[in-house]
Amino acid sequence: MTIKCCFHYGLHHIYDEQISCSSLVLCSGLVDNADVQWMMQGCNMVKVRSSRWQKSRHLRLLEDGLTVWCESTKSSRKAKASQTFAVTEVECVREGCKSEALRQISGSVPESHCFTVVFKGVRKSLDLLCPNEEEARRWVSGLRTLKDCVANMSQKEKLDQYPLPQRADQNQDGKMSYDEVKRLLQMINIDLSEQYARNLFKRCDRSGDGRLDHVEIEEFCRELLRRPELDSVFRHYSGNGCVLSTAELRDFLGDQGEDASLLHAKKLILTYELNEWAQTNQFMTQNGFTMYMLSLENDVFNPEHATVYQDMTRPLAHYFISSSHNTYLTKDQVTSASSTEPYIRALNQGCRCVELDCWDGDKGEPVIYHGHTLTSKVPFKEVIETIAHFAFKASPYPLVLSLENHCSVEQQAVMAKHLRSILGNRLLTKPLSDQALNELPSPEELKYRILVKGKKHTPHLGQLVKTGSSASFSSSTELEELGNSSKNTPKRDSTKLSPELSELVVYCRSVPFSGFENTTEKAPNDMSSFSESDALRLIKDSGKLFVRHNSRQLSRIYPSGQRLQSSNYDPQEMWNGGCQMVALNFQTPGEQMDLNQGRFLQNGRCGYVLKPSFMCSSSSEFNPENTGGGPGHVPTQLTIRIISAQQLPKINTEKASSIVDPHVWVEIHGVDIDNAKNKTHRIDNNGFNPRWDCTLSFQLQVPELALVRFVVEDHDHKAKNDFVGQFTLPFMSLRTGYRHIHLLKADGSSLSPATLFVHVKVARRGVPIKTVAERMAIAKGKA
Ligand SMILES: *[C@@H]1O[C@H](CO)[C@@H](O)[C@H](O)[C@H]1NC(C)=O
Ligand SMILES: *[C@@H]1O[C@H](CO)[C@@H](O)[C@H](O)[C@H]1NC(C)=O
Ligand SMILES: *[C@@H]1O[C@H](CO)[C@@H](O)[C@H](O)[C@H]1NC(C)=O
Ligand SMILES: *[C@@H]1O[C@H](CO)[C@@H](O)[C@H](O)[C@H]1NC(C)=O
Ligand SMILES: [Ca+2]
Repeated sequence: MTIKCCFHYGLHHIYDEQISCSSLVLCSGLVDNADVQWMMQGCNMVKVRSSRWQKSRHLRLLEDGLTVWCESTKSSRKAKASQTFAVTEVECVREGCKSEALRQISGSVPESHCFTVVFKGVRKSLDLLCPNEEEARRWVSGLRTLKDCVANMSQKEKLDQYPLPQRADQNQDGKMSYDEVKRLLQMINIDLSEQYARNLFKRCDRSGDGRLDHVEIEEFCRELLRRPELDSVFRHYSGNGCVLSTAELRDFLGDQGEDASLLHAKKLILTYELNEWAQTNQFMTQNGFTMYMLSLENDVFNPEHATVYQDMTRPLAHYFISSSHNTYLTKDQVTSASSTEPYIRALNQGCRCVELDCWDGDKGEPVIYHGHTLTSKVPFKEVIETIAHFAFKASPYPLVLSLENHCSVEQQAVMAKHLRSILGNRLLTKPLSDQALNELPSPEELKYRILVKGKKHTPHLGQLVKTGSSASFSSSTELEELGNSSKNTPKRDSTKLSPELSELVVYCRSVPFSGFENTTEKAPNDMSSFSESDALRLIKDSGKLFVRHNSRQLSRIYPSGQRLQSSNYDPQEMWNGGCQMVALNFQTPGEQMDLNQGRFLQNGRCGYVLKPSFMCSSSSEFNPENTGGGPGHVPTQLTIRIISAQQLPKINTEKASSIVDPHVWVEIHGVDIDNAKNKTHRIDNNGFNPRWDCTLSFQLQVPELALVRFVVEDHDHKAKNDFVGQFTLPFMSLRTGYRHIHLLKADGSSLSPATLFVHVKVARRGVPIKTVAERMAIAKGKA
């Protein structure tokens, strides 16, 4: 048995099961599923790109249960190869006319005949029109079932629930093609990079027939999964060097700062061990160990923070709130298209404050675009319909609509009418209670509610629109956002406020900032907007007062109007000052959006993250500029060993060499004194399994505000280094021990299978702190 168990045959076991059928039916448990069978029959649909571009296509699910053929029905055989997509590439399926293209034709076809397939990463969505409602319903439901099923197919346990069909091997030769091997591996949750896997496949295919036999497959898998650095961790804990007993695995878990119980160890063996013999005897083989180490369960990000774990019953002002600026723009502020799509993307990312820049449109219908520029226009009504549909898909907590209102009184009334009729009782139109407001309500109390942020008539201005001076407002604070130059209209372009719209503003009333005097007398539902430069000045000059102000009052920060390319400012500086709505251009990838994604990664990505307690009191002594201690200061040592990386892609393929020369940055983003970065040395020409074993150390003063960002770059001797991938997370959610970091692309989507392998150590006054819970207790002064 010992010899066998050292023979990496966990995969071999799967392979034996699979080899009996050359077409792998991934989710064979679904063979009887009516929708899946329906999809296998195929269907003629219309692929829609716009109202003008519509082409007939035949779609069919292949027997592998994974691949959808999408072929042109008319063209001759010589036409372009048909397209396919794999269920694994599908991000989500949206029924009805939710896309730009389908909305263009929604007047002329029944909405229930349409659906959209949205892909992960950059691949364009596929918009389809079916001949009837049943066809659309079955495809939507079938695709979702298959997608779920694939997501569930990652472990042996699950595999056993889906016995493979006993169909004959079509070629009877017991060999597997590249695609079959790839799917086999995907099924057990091993993703592989095309770039490396194809080369490796060729190397292993000694017969050169494009198919691997039994022995060749084993070699392929062994090479693909070869991880000497992981093996040495394994051997360190394994008494016989071949397997880990439950007790040995428990010791390892203890050193990782995790539940060090035999029960936990046994559970991991059941979940991750592929080898039946080992599983039965409660051992973990090297393969099982690799599978576990690469799984999300062993991710550097604490999985307990992946759900809503914070107190959601505090006033809104005590949370950082994920916020988007100019949400309607797809790119720059001058010429790009306005669209409803960015709202869907932002909302799906958990964004809880979106912006609507409203102007008078034709036929009495207000429109949204960047005023006085060439950006295209999108009807206000459509945006609200989109918001109504997607508002609470990613998070149940309240959504704020930041209205930048440039409309006439008449069209404001139309806006109010649309808001009421489309959003219905989700729209908050009056306070939750009749009592005087001492503090803002909590996200919990406002669950599933939509709040309008805008100007509101103050009671003493009373008599509504009459004299223009008393009851009108000047939108100057908002116009400043556009800078001096890009705006033709003078700043005094005052607009009257319609009573209907004013009425909808309840907890987020925009008022000009009136200084830090008499903070505790201000109405909690008054909030102000600050340009990035104004906010920075306040943080530098009166940081403590700003923090106190923000413990009661909401503040929204927006990018300077000079950022015509929709670039972003550093949100961390604003969070340091306790500002809640730090609005960024979500459409612009880069370091700032990485920080935003990292900040809101925790608490179930619900878009609300509780500020550290030392920032939540109106008598707070916290000052982000302090260097010599004070509240929030818990000097902490962070030591990170960057061990290795796996399957890093070449991003810039135009360059001569197609292999990366990677180095890794570790950056700390927090209060000023904590900001730091350092990098590993460079490894030339190896993206498949570069190894650094490089240790980087950081001293943190205010750990509760800090984010840690890992960035992989491809060194370039001549030009700027190329970004390869990154991952950002709150320091308080960073787990210690040996961890994998699953890297993300610049747009925030997965760069799978690229990973970093690291070892993390946290210490206070030289004493190691192993668990995240301990770290949080220390931060709260309880340890
Ligand atoms: C996949 O797993 C989820 C949760 O574990 C479950 O709700 C769902 O029914 C599963 N789907 C399939 C197709 O097995
Ligand atoms: C506006 O113009 C003035 C004078 O030309 C200049 O000093 C100021 O910096 C400008 N402000 C902005 C936001 O561009
Ligand atoms: C602050 O309160 C004091 C006393 O209540 C009052 O005299 C003063 O005018 C207030 N200041 C502002 C700016 O409202
Ligand atoms: C960066 O890390 C290297 C290697 O550990 C170390 O020698 C160097 O002092 C560090 N630099 C800074 C600025 O911390
Ligand atoms: Ca072969």
